[in-house]
Amino acid sequence: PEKERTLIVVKPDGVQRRLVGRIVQRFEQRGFKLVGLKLLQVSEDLLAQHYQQLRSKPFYPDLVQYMTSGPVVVMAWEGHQVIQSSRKMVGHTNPAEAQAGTVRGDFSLHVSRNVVHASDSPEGALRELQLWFQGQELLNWDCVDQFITCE
Ligand code: DAT
Ligand code: MG
Repeated sequence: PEKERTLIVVKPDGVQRRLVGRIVQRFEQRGFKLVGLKLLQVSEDLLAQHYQQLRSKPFYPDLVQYMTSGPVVVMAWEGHQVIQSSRKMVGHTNPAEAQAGTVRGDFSLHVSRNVVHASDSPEGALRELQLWFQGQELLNWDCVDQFITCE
């Protein structure tokens, strides 16, 4: 098993709708390890870097307004094939196409309010983790509690 890492962001609508706990729970339940977590207000500058390929799209101004409309919860998750698996857990970009059982399929209706972000490739995950986290904010840790089952 590889120690792959990915970036997951609960977008402002997810925070405002109190969905953070349920989203975190899905990743924990699946068996992934939380290695970074913070609440922050995104700057337009960071967003422009994050969505650099989308800057010329007609929906980009609305995307910026949405993503800066309130705090987001930024997470780094680690585990075997976490990038690919988390994309499946998050579901199709357009919630109308997202399957039930996915975060978007269970909690959202429209592409402009799709609750969560997940990196889409190893290169993307590395780039986005470096963009959203300082190196020392990502922790390596092991389960050391002798009274519970560890990995
Ligand atoms: P994903 O978030 O599934 O990786 P993406 O990278 O293509 O999708 O787009 C990033 C975000 O931009 C997406 O989560 C929501 C927004 N977006 C994409 N296509 C859109 C559209 N046609 N209309 C409005 N917003 C859109
Ligand atoms: Mg994307």
